[in-house]
Amino acid sequence: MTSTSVQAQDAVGAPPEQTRFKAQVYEPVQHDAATTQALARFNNDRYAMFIHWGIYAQAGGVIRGKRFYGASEWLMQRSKTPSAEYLALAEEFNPVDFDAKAWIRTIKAAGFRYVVITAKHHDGFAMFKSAASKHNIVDGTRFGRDPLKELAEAAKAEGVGLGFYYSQYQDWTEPNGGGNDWEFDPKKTDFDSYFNTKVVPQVTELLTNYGPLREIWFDTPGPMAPEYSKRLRELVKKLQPDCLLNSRIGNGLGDYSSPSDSEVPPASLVHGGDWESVFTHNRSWGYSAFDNDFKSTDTLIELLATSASRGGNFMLNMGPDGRGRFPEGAQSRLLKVGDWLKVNGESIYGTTRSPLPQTPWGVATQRGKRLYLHVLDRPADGVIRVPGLTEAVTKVTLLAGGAALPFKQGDGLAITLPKDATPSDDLVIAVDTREPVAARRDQGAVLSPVYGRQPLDVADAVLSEGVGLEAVKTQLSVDDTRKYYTVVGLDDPAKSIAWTVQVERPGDYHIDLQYSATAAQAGREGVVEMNDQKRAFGVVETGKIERRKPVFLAFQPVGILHFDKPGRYTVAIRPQTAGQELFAIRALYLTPAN
Ligand code: FHN
Repeated sequence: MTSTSVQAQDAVGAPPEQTRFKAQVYEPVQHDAATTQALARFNNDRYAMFIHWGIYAQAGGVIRGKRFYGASEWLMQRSKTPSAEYLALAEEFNPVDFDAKAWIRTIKAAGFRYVVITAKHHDGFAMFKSAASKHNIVDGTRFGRDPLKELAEAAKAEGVGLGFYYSQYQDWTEPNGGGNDWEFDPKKTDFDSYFNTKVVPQVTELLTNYGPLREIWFDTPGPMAPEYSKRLRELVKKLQPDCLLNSRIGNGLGDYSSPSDSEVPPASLVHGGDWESVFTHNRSWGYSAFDNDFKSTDTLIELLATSASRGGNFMLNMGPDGRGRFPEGAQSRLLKVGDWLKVNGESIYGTTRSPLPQTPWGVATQRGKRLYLHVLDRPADGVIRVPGLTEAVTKVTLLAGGAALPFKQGDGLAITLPKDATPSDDLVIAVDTREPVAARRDQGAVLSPVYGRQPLDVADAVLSEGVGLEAVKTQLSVDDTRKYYTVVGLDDPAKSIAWTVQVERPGDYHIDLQYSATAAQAGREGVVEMNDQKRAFGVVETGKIERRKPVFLAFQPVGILHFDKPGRYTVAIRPQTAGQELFAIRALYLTPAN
Protein backbone atom coordinates (compact mmCIF):
# COMPACT_ATOMS: atom_id res chain seq x y z
CA MET A 1 0.00 0.00 0.00
CA THR A 2 1.56 3.27 -1.00
CA SER A 3 2.00 5.92 1.60
CA THR A 4 -0.65 8.55 1.49
CA SER A 5 -0.31 12.17 0.64
CA VAL A 6 -1.01 15.24 2.69
CA GLN A 7 -4.42 15.99 4.04
CA ALA A 8 -6.53 18.50 2.18
CA GLN A 9 -7.81 21.12 4.55
CA ASP A 10 -11.04 21.22 2.62
CA ALA A 11 -13.75 22.84 4.65
CA VAL A 12 -16.62 20.82 3.24
CA GLY A 13 -18.11 18.66 5.93
CA ALA A 14 -16.88 20.96 8.67
CA PRO A 15 -19.56 22.47 10.95
CA PRO A 16 -21.02 25.50 9.11
CA GLU A 17 -19.98 27.90 11.86
CA GLN A 18 -16.35 26.73 11.83
CA THR A 19 -14.06 29.41 10.39
CA ARG A 20 -10.59 28.33 11.51
CA PHE A 21 -8.70 25.38 10.02
CA LYS A 22 -5.25 23.94 10.47
CA ALA A 23 -2.92 25.45 7.87
CA GLN A 24 -1.87 22.86 5.30
CA VAL A 25 1.86 22.26 4.87
CA TYR A 26 3.07 20.65 1.65
CA GLU A 27 5.73 17.98 2.15
CA PRO A 28 7.34 15.41 -0.16
CA VAL A 29 5.61 12.01 0.05
CA GLN A 30 6.89 8.57 -1.02
CA HIS A 31 4.79 6.82 -3.70
CA ASP A 32 4.89 3.57 -5.65
CA ALA A 33 6.71 3.49 -9.00
CA ALA A 34 3.65 4.05 -11.20
CA THR A 35 2.47 7.04 -9.16
CA THR A 36 5.97 8.50 -8.97
CA GLN A 37 6.25 8.34 -12.74
CA ALA A 38 2.80 9.85 -13.20
CA LEU A 39 3.68 12.68 -10.81
CA ALA A 40 6.84 13.42 -12.79
CA ARG A 41 4.67 13.97 -15.87
CA PHE A 42 2.14 15.93 -13.78
CA ASN A 43 4.90 18.29 -12.58
CA ASN A 44 6.25 18.66 -16.06
CA ASP A 45 2.85 19.79 -17.32
CA ARG A 46 2.30 22.67 -14.85
CA TYR A 47 -0.84 24.02 -16.63
CA ALA A 48 -4.29 22.49 -17.10
CA MET A 49 -7.84 23.43 -17.97
CA PHE A 50 -10.63 22.54 -15.55
CA ILE A 51 -14.06 22.22 -17.22
CA HIS A 52 -17.32 22.40 -15.27
CA TRP A 53 -20.07 21.37 -17.65
CA GLY A 54 -23.47 19.90 -16.80
CA ILE A 55 -27.18 20.56 -17.16
CA TYR A 56 -26.66 23.52 -14.82
CA ALA A 57 -25.09 25.21 -17.89
CA GLN A 58 -28.57 25.24 -19.38
CA ALA A 59 -29.78 27.37 -16.47
CA GLY A 60 -26.68 29.62 -16.33
CA GLY A 61 -27.40 30.55 -12.73
CA VAL A 62 -31.07 31.42 -13.24
CA ILE A 63 -34.05 29.32 -12.12
CA ARG A 64 -37.73 30.28 -11.79
CA GLY A 65 -36.71 33.71 -13.05
CA LYS A 66 -34.36 34.31 -10.12
CA ARG A 67 -30.59 34.83 -10.39
CA PHE A 68 -28.24 33.05 -8.06
CA TYR A 69 -24.84 34.73 -7.87
CA GLY A 70 -21.50 32.95 -7.45
CA ALA A 71 -21.07 29.29 -8.35
CA SER A 72 -23.84 28.50 -10.85
CA GLU A 73 -23.28 24.73 -10.55
CA TRP A 74 -24.71 25.07 -7.03
CA LEU A 75 -28.00 26.42 -8.40
CA MET A 76 -30.07 23.42 -7.33
CA GLN A 77 -28.82 23.61 -3.76
CA ARG A 78 -28.95 27.41 -3.47
CA SER A 79 -32.50 27.51 -4.86
CA LYS A 80 -33.55 24.38 -2.91
CA THR A 81 -35.04 23.02 -6.14
CA PRO A 82 -36.62 19.56 -5.93
CA SER A 83 -34.90 16.86 -8.02
CA ALA A 84 -37.76 16.39 -10.49
CA GLU A 85 -37.88 20.10 -11.32
CA TYR A 86 -34.10 20.34 -11.59
CA LEU A 87 -33.74 17.23 -13.77
CA ALA A 88 -36.24 18.76 -16.19
CA LEU A 89 -33.30 20.92 -17.31
CA ALA A 90 -32.01 17.77 -19.01
CA GLU A 91 -34.99 17.84 -21.35
CA GLU A 92 -33.94 21.31 -22.59
CA PHE A 93 -30.20 20.58 -22.59
CA ASN A 94 -29.04 20.02 -26.18
CA PRO A 95 -25.47 21.34 -26.74
CA VAL A 96 -25.65 21.37 -30.53
CA ASP A 97 -22.49 23.51 -30.78
CA PHE A 98 -20.37 21.06 -28.80
CA ASP A 99 -17.30 20.15 -30.86
CA ALA A 100 -14.71 18.11 -28.97
CA LYS A 101 -12.04 18.66 -31.61
CA ALA A 102 -12.55 22.43 -31.48
CA TRP A 103 -12.36 22.36 -27.67
CA ILE A 104 -9.09 20.44 -27.81
CA ARG A 105 -7.69 22.77 -30.49
CA THR A 106 -8.43 25.74 -28.21
CA ILE A 107 -7.02 23.92 -25.17
CA LYS A 108 -3.81 23.18 -27.03
CA ALA A 109 -3.47 26.68 -28.51
CA ALA A 110 -3.94 28.10 -25.01
CA GLY A 111 -0.95 26.08 -23.78
CA PHE A 112 -2.79 23.67 -21.48
CA ARG A 113 -1.12 20.27 -21.18
CA TYR A 114 -4.10 18.38 -19.75
CA VAL A 115 -7.81 18.90 -19.17
CA VAL A 116 -10.05 17.69 -16.29
CA ILE A 117 -13.80 17.75 -16.98
CA THR A 118 -16.76 17.12 -14.68
CA ALA A 119 -18.10 13.64 -15.31
CA LYS A 120 -20.62 13.96 -12.46
CA HIS A 121 -20.96 17.00 -10.24
CA HIS A 122 -22.97 17.34 -7.04
CA ASP A 123 -26.26 17.39 -8.99
CA GLY A 124 -25.78 13.70 -9.79
CA PHE A 125 -26.28 14.09 -13.55
CA ALA A 126 -23.69 12.10 -15.52
CA MET A 127 -22.14 13.79 -18.55
CA PHE A 128 -21.30 10.36 -19.94
CA LYS A 129 -23.11 7.13 -20.86
CA SER A 130 -23.76 5.29 -17.61
CA ALA A 131 -25.58 2.03 -16.93
CA ALA A 132 -25.73 3.00 -13.25
CA SER A 133 -28.23 5.84 -13.66
CA LYS A 134 -30.65 6.97 -16.34
CA HIS A 135 -29.81 10.55 -15.43
CA ASN A 136 -27.04 10.78 -17.98
CA ILE A 137 -26.46 12.84 -21.11
CA VAL A 138 -26.86 9.91 -23.53
CA ASP A 139 -30.10 8.45 -22.17
CA GLY A 140 -31.51 11.57 -20.55
CA THR A 141 -31.20 14.35 -23.16
CA ARG A 142 -32.07 15.02 -26.79
CA PHE A 143 -28.36 15.36 -27.41
CA GLY A 144 -27.95 11.59 -27.06
CA ARG A 145 -24.14 11.60 -27.49
CA ASP A 146 -21.32 10.95 -25.02
CA PRO A 147 -19.19 14.15 -24.97
CA LEU A 148 -16.57 12.57 -22.71
CA LYS A 149 -16.02 9.83 -25.26
CA GLU A 150 -15.62 12.41 -28.04
CA LEU A 151 -13.34 14.53 -25.87
CA ALA A 152 -11.21 11.50 -24.96
CA GLU A 153 -10.72 10.68 -28.64
CA ALA A 154 -9.88 14.29 -29.57
CA ALA A 155 -7.50 14.69 -26.63
CA LYS A 156 -5.70 11.46 -27.48
CA ALA A 157 -5.31 12.52 -31.11
CA GLU A 158 -3.69 15.81 -30.04
CA GLY A 159 -1.58 14.48 -27.15
CA VAL A 160 -3.54 16.40 -24.51
CA GLY A 161 -3.90 14.63 -21.15
CA LEU A 162 -7.40 13.87 -19.86
CA GLY A 163 -8.83 13.57 -16.36
CA PHE A 164 -12.33 13.41 -14.89
CA TYR A 165 -13.86 15.25 -11.96
CA TYR A 166 -16.20 13.08 -9.87
CA SER A 167 -18.28 14.16 -6.85
CA GLN A 168 -18.11 11.02 -4.77
CA TYR A 169 -20.16 12.10 -1.75
CA GLN A 170 -22.58 14.86 -2.73
CA ASP A 171 -25.39 13.81 -5.07
CA TRP A 172 -28.43 16.02 -4.76
CA THR A 173 -30.78 14.02 -7.02
CA GLU A 174 -30.21 10.74 -5.18
CA PRO A 175 -32.10 10.08 -1.90
CA ASN A 176 -29.07 8.13 -0.61
CA GLY A 177 -26.46 10.57 -1.86
CA GLY A 178 -25.04 13.36 0.30
CA GLY A 179 -25.98 17.01 0.48
CA ASN A 180 -29.71 17.30 -0.31
CA ASP A 181 -31.34 18.10 3.01
CA TRP A 182 -34.13 20.12 1.46
CA GLU A 183 -35.80 17.09 -0.10
CA PHE A 184 -34.45 14.00 1.69
CA ASP A 185 -34.08 13.20 5.38
CA PRO A 186 -30.32 12.91 6.06
CA LYS A 187 -31.11 10.48 8.89
CA LYS A 188 -32.66 8.08 6.37
CA THR A 189 -29.79 8.28 3.85
CA ASP A 190 -28.21 4.92 3.04
CA PHE A 191 -24.87 6.19 1.73
CA ASP A 192 -23.44 2.67 1.52
CA SER A 193 -26.15 1.72 -0.95
CA TYR A 194 -25.53 4.87 -2.99
CA PHE A 195 -21.78 4.25 -2.98
CA ASN A 196 -22.15 0.63 -4.13
CA THR A 197 -24.86 1.17 -6.75
CA LYS A 198 -23.73 4.47 -8.28
CA VAL A 199 -20.25 5.65 -7.29
CA VAL A 200 -18.38 2.37 -7.76
CA PRO A 201 -20.07 1.47 -11.07
CA GLN A 202 -19.63 4.97 -12.50
CA VAL A 203 -15.98 5.37 -11.45
CA THR A 204 -15.42 1.92 -12.99
CA GLU A 205 -17.09 3.06 -16.24
CA LEU A 206 -14.89 6.18 -16.33
CA LEU A 207 -11.70 4.18 -15.81
CA THR A 208 -12.71 1.49 -18.32
CA ASN A 209 -14.40 3.22 -21.26
CA TYR A 210 -12.36 6.36 -21.95
CA GLY A 211 -8.75 5.27 -22.22
CA PRO A 212 -5.81 6.24 -20.00
CA LEU A 213 -6.65 9.00 -17.53
CA ARG A 214 -4.21 11.44 -15.94
CA GLU A 215 -6.27 11.88 -12.80
CA ILE A 216 -9.62 11.40 -11.13
CA TRP A 217 -10.40 14.68 -9.42
CA PHE A 218 -12.63 13.79 -6.48
CA ASP A 219 -14.33 16.60 -4.59
CA THR A 220 -16.00 17.50 -1.28
CA PRO A 221 -15.54 14.23 0.59
CA GLY A 222 -17.42 15.79 3.53
CA PRO A 223 -18.14 13.25 6.29
CA MET A 224 -17.47 10.24 4.04
CA ALA A 225 -15.87 7.48 6.11
CA PRO A 226 -12.23 6.46 5.42
CA GLU A 227 -13.28 3.02 4.15
CA TYR A 228 -14.96 4.66 1.16
CA SER A 229 -11.91 6.74 0.26
CA LYS A 230 -9.83 3.58 0.62
CA ARG A 231 -12.12 1.56 -1.64
CA LEU A 232 -12.08 4.34 -4.24
CA ARG A 233 -8.28 4.52 -4.15
CA GLU A 234 -7.97 0.75 -4.56
CA LEU A 235 -10.51 0.74 -7.39
CA VAL A 236 -8.71 3.47 -9.34
CA LYS A 237 -5.24 2.00 -8.82
CA LYS A 238 -6.46 -1.48 -9.80
CA LEU A 239 -7.95 -0.27 -13.08
CA GLN A 240 -5.29 2.35 -13.94
CA PRO A 241 -2.22 2.27 -11.60
CA ASP A 242 -0.82 5.51 -12.98
CA CYS A 243 -4.07 7.48 -12.73
CA LEU A 244 -3.47 10.13 -10.06
CA LEU A 245 -5.84 10.93 -7.22
CA ASN A 246 -6.18 14.39 -5.71
CA SER A 247 -6.42 14.92 -1.97
CA ARG A 248 -10.16 15.58 -2.08
CA ILE A 249 -10.66 11.81 -2.33
CA GLY A 250 -10.66 12.39 1.41
CA ASN A 251 -9.04 10.84 4.47
CA GLY A 252 -5.48 11.57 3.36
CA LEU A 253 -5.57 9.09 0.47
CA GLY A 254 -4.66 11.32 -2.43
CA ASP A 255 -1.45 11.26 -4.48
CA TYR A 256 -1.21 15.04 -4.63
CA SER A 257 -2.84 18.02 -2.93
CA SER A 258 -5.68 20.22 -4.07
CA PRO A 259 -5.36 23.43 -2.05
CA SER A 260 -8.55 25.34 -1.26
CA ASP A 261 -10.27 26.89 -4.26
CA SER A 262 -8.60 30.02 -5.60
CA GLU A 263 -5.47 29.59 -3.52
CA VAL A 264 -1.82 29.36 -4.48
CA PRO A 265 -0.19 28.03 -1.30
CA PRO A 266 2.20 30.50 0.39
CA ALA A 267 5.81 29.70 -0.53
CA SER A 268 6.77 29.17 3.11
CA LEU A 269 4.19 26.36 3.48
CA VAL A 270 5.55 24.48 0.48
CA HIS A 271 8.46 22.25 1.53
CA GLY A 272 8.04 20.06 -1.53
CA GLY A 273 5.31 17.65 -2.54
CA ASP A 274 2.88 17.81 -5.45
CA TRP A 275 -0.11 20.09 -5.74
CA GLU A 276 -2.45 21.71 -8.23
CA SER A 277 -4.16 25.03 -7.50
CA VAL A 278 -7.63 25.56 -9.02
CA PHE A 279 -9.15 28.90 -9.94
CA THR A 280 -12.32 30.06 -11.59
CA HIS A 281 -11.81 32.39 -14.53
CA ASN A 282 -14.78 34.59 -13.60
CA ARG A 283 -16.39 33.77 -10.24
CA SER A 284 -18.33 30.64 -11.12
CA TRP A 285 -17.19 27.15 -12.02
CA GLY A 286 -20.31 26.38 -14.05
CA TYR A 287 -21.49 28.65 -16.87
CA SER A 288 -23.09 31.86 -15.61
CA ALA A 289 -25.29 33.88 -17.95
CA PHE A 290 -24.43 37.12 -16.13
CA ASP A 291 -20.90 36.82 -14.74
CA ASN A 292 -18.43 38.00 -17.37
CA ASP A 293 -15.85 39.17 -14.85
CA PHE A 294 -13.03 37.15 -16.39
CA LYS A 295 -9.56 37.54 -14.90
CA SER A 296 -7.18 39.44 -17.19
CA THR A 297 -4.44 37.78 -19.22
CA ASP A 298 -1.83 39.40 -16.94
CA THR A 299 -3.56 37.97 -13.86
CA LEU A 300 -3.72 34.50 -15.40
CA ILE A 301 -0.02 34.61 -16.30
CA GLU A 302 0.83 35.81 -12.80
CA LEU A 303 -1.17 32.95 -11.23
CA LEU A 304 0.51 30.43 -13.54
CA ALA A 305 4.02 31.79 -12.89
CA THR A 306 3.44 32.04 -9.14
CA SER A 307 2.13 28.45 -8.96
CA ALA A 308 5.12 27.19 -10.94
CA SER A 309 7.52 29.28 -8.78
CA ARG A 310 6.23 27.37 -5.75
CA GLY A 311 6.52 23.98 -7.46
CA GLY A 312 2.86 23.42 -8.29
CA ASN A 313 0.38 23.21 -11.14
CA PHE A 314 -2.23 25.77 -12.07
CA MET A 315 -5.61 24.46 -13.25
CA LEU A 316 -7.84 27.21 -14.64
CA ASN A 317 -11.56 26.68 -15.04
CA MET A 318 -13.76 27.00 -18.11
CA GLY A 319 -17.57 26.88 -17.87
CA PRO A 320 -19.04 26.06 -21.31
CA ASP A 321 -22.62 27.23 -21.92
CA GLY A 322 -25.74 25.15 -22.59
CA ARG A 323 -24.92 24.95 -26.31
CA GLY A 324 -21.41 23.63 -25.66
CA ARG A 325 -19.52 26.87 -26.38
CA PHE A 326 -16.60 28.40 -24.48
CA PRO A 327 -17.63 31.92 -23.46
CA GLU A 328 -15.81 34.38 -25.72
CA GLY A 329 -14.55 36.53 -22.83
CA ALA A 330 -12.83 33.47 -21.36
CA GLN A 331 -11.53 31.97 -24.58
CA SER A 332 -9.93 35.18 -25.91
CA ARG A 333 -7.93 35.69 -22.72
CA LEU A 334 -6.81 32.07 -22.59
CA LEU A 335 -5.52 32.24 -26.15
CA LYS A 336 -3.43 35.30 -25.24
CA VAL A 337 -1.87 33.30 -22.39
CA GLY A 338 -1.17 30.64 -25.01
CA ASP A 339 0.64 33.23 -27.14
CA TRP A 340 2.72 34.21 -24.10
CA LEU A 341 3.55 30.54 -23.48
CA LYS A 342 4.68 30.06 -27.06
CA VAL A 343 7.49 32.54 -26.29
CA ASN A 344 8.03 31.92 -22.55
CA GLY A 345 6.79 28.36 -21.98
CA GLU A 346 10.25 27.01 -21.09
CA SER A 347 10.03 29.14 -17.92
CA ILE A 348 6.92 27.19 -16.86
CA TYR A 349 6.79 23.64 -18.26
CA GLY A 350 9.19 21.23 -16.59
CA THR A 351 10.55 23.79 -14.14
CA THR A 352 11.05 23.43 -10.41
CA ARG A 353 10.29 25.86 -7.61
CA SER A 354 12.22 29.03 -7.04
CA PRO A 355 15.39 28.92 -4.88
CA LEU A 356 14.94 32.64 -4.07
CA PRO A 357 13.21 34.39 -1.15
CA GLN A 358 10.27 36.72 -1.83
CA THR A 359 11.24 39.51 -4.24
CA PRO A 360 9.28 42.70 -5.00
CA TRP A 361 9.65 42.48 -8.78
CA GLY A 362 8.07 39.03 -9.23
CA VAL A 363 8.77 35.33 -8.94
CA ALA A 364 11.33 32.83 -10.25
CA THR A 365 11.36 29.28 -11.60
CA GLN A 366 14.35 27.04 -12.14
CA ARG A 367 15.61 24.37 -14.51
CA GLY A 368 19.09 23.15 -13.58
CA LYS A 369 21.64 25.89 -14.26
CA ARG A 370 19.03 28.27 -15.68
CA LEU A 371 16.99 30.56 -13.46
CA TYR A 372 13.91 32.27 -14.90
CA LEU A 373 12.97 35.65 -13.44
CA HIS A 374 9.30 36.49 -14.04
CA VAL A 375 9.14 40.27 -13.86
CA LEU A 376 5.55 41.02 -12.85
CA ASP A 377 6.19 44.51 -11.43
CA ARG A 378 8.55 46.69 -13.45
CA PRO A 379 11.06 48.62 -11.28
CA ALA A 380 10.99 52.39 -11.77
CA ASP A 381 14.74 52.42 -12.34
CA GLY A 382 14.65 49.52 -14.85
CA VAL A 383 17.05 47.39 -12.78
CA ILE A 384 16.14 43.89 -11.55
CA ARG A 385 18.12 42.98 -8.43
CA VAL A 386 18.67 39.56 -6.93
CA PRO A 387 20.61 40.12 -3.66
CA GLY A 388 22.91 37.33 -2.56
CA LEU A 389 23.06 35.57 -5.92
CA THR A 390 26.72 34.68 -5.94
CA GLU A 391 26.80 31.74 -8.35
CA ALA A 392 28.87 32.83 -11.37
CA VAL A 393 26.49 34.15 -14.04
CA THR A 394 27.52 33.33 -17.62
CA LYS A 395 24.63 34.84 -19.57
CA VAL A 396 21.46 36.87 -19.09
CA THR A 397 18.83 36.95 -21.86
CA LEU A 398 15.29 38.14 -22.39
CA LEU A 399 13.27 35.06 -23.42
CA ALA A 400 11.14 37.17 -25.75
CA GLY A 401 13.45 37.81 -28.68
CA GLY A 402 16.58 36.35 -27.03
CA ALA A 403 18.41 39.68 -26.57
CA ALA A 404 21.37 39.58 -24.15
CA LEU A 405 20.85 41.91 -21.19
CA PRO A 406 23.61 43.91 -19.45
CA PHE A 407 24.23 42.76 -15.85
CA LYS A 408 26.57 43.35 -12.93
CA GLN A 409 27.44 40.78 -10.28
CA GLY A 410 28.85 41.52 -6.81
CA ASP A 411 27.19 40.27 -3.64
CA GLY A 412 24.13 39.93 -5.84
CA LEU A 413 22.98 40.32 -9.41
CA ALA A 414 21.70 43.51 -11.07
CA ILE A 415 20.14 43.28 -14.54
CA THR A 416 19.22 46.29 -16.65
CA LEU A 417 15.98 45.89 -18.53
CA PRO A 418 15.73 47.22 -22.08
CA LYS A 419 14.02 50.59 -22.21
CA ASP A 420 11.59 49.39 -24.89
CA ALA A 421 10.57 46.19 -23.05
CA THR A 422 6.92 45.33 -23.77
CA PRO A 423 4.78 47.25 -21.28
CA SER A 424 2.56 44.41 -20.14
CA ASP A 425 2.51 40.70 -19.39
CA ASP A 426 5.18 38.86 -17.52
CA LEU A 427 8.65 39.65 -18.88
CA VAL A 428 10.88 36.58 -18.43
CA ILE A 429 14.64 36.84 -18.00
CA ALA A 430 16.81 33.72 -18.30
CA VAL A 431 19.89 33.76 -16.04
CA ASP A 432 22.49 31.08 -16.85
CA THR A 433 25.00 30.19 -14.12
CA ARG A 434 28.00 27.87 -13.87
CA GLU A 435 26.29 26.00 -11.03
CA PRO A 436 22.57 25.72 -10.27
CA VAL A 437 21.51 28.60 -7.99
CA ALA A 438 21.29 27.09 -4.50
CA ALA A 439 18.10 27.42 -2.41
CA ARG A 440 18.08 30.52 -0.16
CA ARG A 441 14.32 30.91 0.37
CA ASP A 442 14.55 31.74 4.06
CA GLN A 443 16.97 34.65 3.69
CA GLY A 444 14.14 37.10 4.08
CA ALA A 445 11.88 39.07 1.75
CA VAL A 446 13.77 41.58 -0.37
CA LEU A 447 12.68 45.16 0.36
CA SER A 448 13.36 47.86 -2.24
CA PRO A 449 12.42 51.54 -2.40
CA VAL A 450 11.86 51.33 -6.17
CA TYR A 451 8.63 49.45 -5.64
CA GLY A 452 5.44 50.42 -3.93
CA ARG A 453 3.73 48.67 -1.02
CA GLN A 454 5.33 45.32 -0.23
CA PRO A 455 3.42 42.63 1.74
CA LEU A 456 4.77 40.42 4.51
CA ASP A 457 2.16 37.63 4.71
CA VAL A 458 1.60 36.09 8.10
CA ALA A 459 2.09 32.66 6.47
CA ASP A 460 5.74 33.66 5.86
CA ALA A 461 6.39 34.84 9.41
CA VAL A 462 8.47 33.02 12.00
CA LEU A 463 6.13 32.28 14.92
CA SER A 464 7.38 32.12 18.48
CA GLU A 465 6.60 29.22 20.79
CA GLY A 466 2.88 29.04 21.50
CA VAL A 467 1.81 30.84 18.35
CA GLY A 468 0.27 28.78 15.53
CA LEU A 469 -0.75 29.41 11.92
CA GLU A 470 -4.36 28.86 10.91
CA ALA A 471 -6.43 29.30 7.77
CA VAL A 472 -9.51 31.50 8.09
CA LYS A 473 -12.29 30.18 5.86
CA THR A 474 -14.56 33.11 5.17
CA GLN A 475 -15.45 35.47 2.36
CA LEU A 476 -12.97 38.22 1.64
CA SER A 477 -15.60 39.96 -0.46
CA VAL A 478 -19.09 39.31 -1.82
CA ASP A 479 -18.08 36.46 -4.11
CA ASP A 480 -14.59 35.75 -2.99
CA THR A 481 -14.58 32.72 -0.73
CA ARG A 482 -10.81 32.53 -0.61
CA LYS A 483 -9.32 31.85 2.76
CA TYR A 484 -6.54 33.80 4.39
CA TYR A 485 -3.98 32.89 7.00
CA THR A 486 -3.74 34.26 10.49
CA VAL A 487 -2.17 33.29 13.79
CA VAL A 488 -3.57 31.88 16.98
CA GLY A 489 -2.01 32.37 20.43
CA LEU A 490 -0.54 35.86 20.00
CA ASP A 491 -1.70 36.89 23.48
CA ASP A 492 1.38 37.73 25.56
CA PRO A 493 4.39 40.10 25.30
CA ALA A 494 6.62 37.03 25.47
CA LYS A 495 5.22 35.87 22.12
CA SER A 496 5.75 37.39 18.69
CA ILE A 497 5.53 36.88 14.96
CA ALA A 498 8.53 38.08 12.96
CA TRP A 499 9.79 38.45 9.43
CA THR A 500 13.34 38.72 8.14
CA VAL A 501 13.72 41.35 5.45
CA GLN A 502 16.70 42.10 3.20
CA VAL A 503 16.94 45.87 2.69
CA GLU A 504 18.70 46.87 -0.52
CA ARG A 505 19.50 50.41 0.55
CA PRO A 506 18.92 52.76 3.53
CA GLY A 507 15.49 54.30 3.78
CA ASP A 508 12.21 54.76 5.60
CA TYR A 509 9.23 52.45 5.25
CA HIS A 510 5.68 53.10 6.32
CA ILE A 511 3.99 50.27 8.26
CA ASP A 512 0.36 49.19 7.74
CA LEU A 513 -1.31 46.22 9.42
CA GLN A 514 -4.14 44.23 7.78
CA TYR A 515 -6.27 42.33 10.28
CA SER A 516 -9.72 41.57 11.61
CA ALA A 517 -10.64 41.96 15.29
CA THR A 518 -13.71 41.20 17.38
CA ALA A 519 -15.26 43.46 20.00
CA ALA A 520 -13.36 41.57 22.70
CA GLN A 521 -10.05 42.41 20.99
CA ALA A 522 -10.86 46.09 20.44
CA GLY A 523 -8.52 48.27 22.44
CA ARG A 524 -5.80 45.66 22.80
CA GLU A 525 -2.38 47.18 22.21
CA GLY A 526 0.56 45.83 20.28
CA VAL A 527 3.92 47.01 19.01
CA VAL A 528 5.80 46.66 15.74
CA GLU A 529 9.49 46.52 16.55
CA MET A 530 12.74 46.45 14.65
CA ASN A 531 15.96 46.65 16.63
CA ASP A 532 15.45 49.62 19.02
CA GLN A 533 12.56 51.10 17.01
CA LYS A 534 9.14 50.36 18.54
CA ARG A 535 5.88 51.52 16.95
CA ALA A 536 2.84 51.07 19.21
CA PHE A 537 -0.68 50.56 17.92
CA GLY A 538 -4.19 50.02 19.25
CA VAL A 539 -6.51 47.37 17.78
CA VAL A 540 -9.89 48.48 16.40
CA GLU A 541 -12.95 46.26 16.15
CA THR A 542 -13.78 45.11 12.61
CA GLY A 543 -16.48 42.56 13.41
CA LYS A 544 -17.05 38.83 13.76
CA ILE A 545 -15.62 36.43 11.20
CA GLU A 546 -18.37 34.22 9.82
CA ARG A 547 -18.07 31.43 7.31
CA ARG A 548 -20.08 32.72 4.41
CA LYS A 549 -20.26 36.41 5.12
CA PRO A 550 -17.84 39.00 3.74
CA VAL A 551 -15.29 39.91 6.40
CA PHE A 552 -14.01 43.46 6.83
CA LEU A 553 -10.24 43.64 7.24
CA ALA A 554 -8.79 46.81 8.79
CA PHE A 555 -5.85 48.39 6.99
CA GLN A 556 -4.26 50.34 9.81
CA PRO A 557 -1.30 52.73 9.57
CA VAL A 558 1.14 52.30 12.46
CA GLY A 559 4.23 54.39 11.81
CA ILE A 560 7.60 54.48 10.05
CA LEU A 561 10.66 52.26 10.40
CA HIS A 562 14.08 53.57 9.43
CA PHE A 563 16.62 51.17 7.95
CA ASP A 564 19.98 52.91 8.18
CA LYS A 565 22.04 50.62 5.94
CA PRO A 566 21.59 47.74 3.50
CA GLY A 567 21.34 44.32 5.13
CA ARG A 568 19.09 41.89 6.94
CA TYR A 569 16.66 43.02 9.66
CA THR A 570 13.92 41.41 11.74
CA VAL A 571 10.52 43.11 11.93
CA ALA A 572 8.29 41.72 14.71
CA ILE A 573 4.81 42.20 16.17
CA ARG A 574 4.05 41.46 19.80
CA PRO A 575 1.23 42.28 22.27
CA GLN A 576 2.04 44.97 24.85
CA THR A 577 0.15 43.15 27.61
CA ALA A 578 -1.08 39.62 28.32
CA GLY A 579 -4.75 38.93 27.64
CA GLN A 580 -6.98 38.32 24.64
CA GLU A 581 -5.45 37.34 21.33
CA LEU A 582 -4.22 40.60 19.86
CA PHE A 583 -6.12 40.27 16.54
CA ALA A 584 -6.46 38.02 13.45
CA ILE A 585 -3.64 39.53 11.43
CA ARG A 586 -3.33 38.71 7.74
CA ALA A 587 -0.29 40.75 6.68
CA LEU A 588 2.09 43.59 7.54
CA TYR A 589 2.81 45.97 4.64
CA LEU A 590 5.92 48.09 4.20
CA THR A 591 5.79 51.02 1.79
CA PRO A 592 8.74 53.32 0.93
CA ALA A 593 8.13 56.53 2.91
CA ASN A 594 10.89 58.80 1.61
O1 FHN B 1 -18.55 22.44 -4.54
C1 FHN B 1 -17.53 22.36 -5.50
C2 FHN B 1 -17.63 23.45 -6.52
O2 FHN B 1 -18.86 23.40 -7.18
C3 FHN B 1 -16.49 23.31 -7.53
O3 FHN B 1 -16.60 22.06 -8.20
C4 FHN B 1 -15.17 23.39 -6.76
C5 FHN B 1 -13.98 23.22 -7.69
O4 FHN B 1 -12.81 23.14 -6.90
N1 FHN B 1 -15.12 22.30 -5.78
C6 FHN B 1 -16.17 22.38 -4.78
C7 FHN B 1 -15.99 23.59 -3.86
O5 FHN B 1 -14.68 23.59 -3.37
